[in-house]
Amino acid sequence: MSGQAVGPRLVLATRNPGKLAELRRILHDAGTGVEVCDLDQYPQMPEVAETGATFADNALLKARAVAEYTGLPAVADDSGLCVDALNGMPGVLSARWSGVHGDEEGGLALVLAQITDVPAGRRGAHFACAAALVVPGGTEHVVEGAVYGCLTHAPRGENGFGYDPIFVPAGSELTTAEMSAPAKDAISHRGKALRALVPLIADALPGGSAA
Ligand code: ITT
Repeated sequence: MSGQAVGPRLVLATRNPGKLAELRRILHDAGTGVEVCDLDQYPQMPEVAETGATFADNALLKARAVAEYTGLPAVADDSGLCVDALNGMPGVLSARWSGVHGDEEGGLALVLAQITDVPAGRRGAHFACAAALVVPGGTEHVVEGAVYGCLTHAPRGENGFGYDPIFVPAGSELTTAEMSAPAKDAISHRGKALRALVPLIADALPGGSAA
């Protein structure tokens, strides 16, 4: 066959650059065979209010809104840090824990301050992610992933984003901000959820293939 085959298109429904980089990377590494675009191409698209009570509710809200606005199949993730000593908070409120949506440094500093006196044995936490696929006029799927570990007393590492500098996955001595991108993707909540979504993407978008 001559010329470049044009695969099916999928829009990644996030405005968080750290998440976008991971979503692109994980889908690429999983070999979906779909062409991926993002919301930079839709600057007029209004913000979607994250009013859901669960990660799955919010992921579906975002994916539905973006699929409707763009007319393209959309993948959205909703994710966050759940801290045992804070009864699972910040959870779905992770992105605006400081009071300002997207203030990642403020949210991290506040979580650390809130658990200052919590001793090492009780600093358990996990990252959770729900990833949704919505095809306009077609199917909807939501899958989930989690990674368990504990929180440090001070930030360490420059990679990743958000709460990565204070999260040490079980079995590791490094924070996820000290890990390479492939090492984080292999164990992360987002990596697990997105890899579970890949066969569903391949089914829903004829021409895409899961390697
Ligand atoms: P979109 O809704 O546009 O995707 P957002 O940042 O609002 O972007 P969420 O509502 O899902 O996304 O909030 C996720 C927050 O949880 C994110 O801002 C981080 O603070 C935190 N978070 C999620 N995954 C993380 C990860 O892998 N590493 C560090 N922090 C993470």
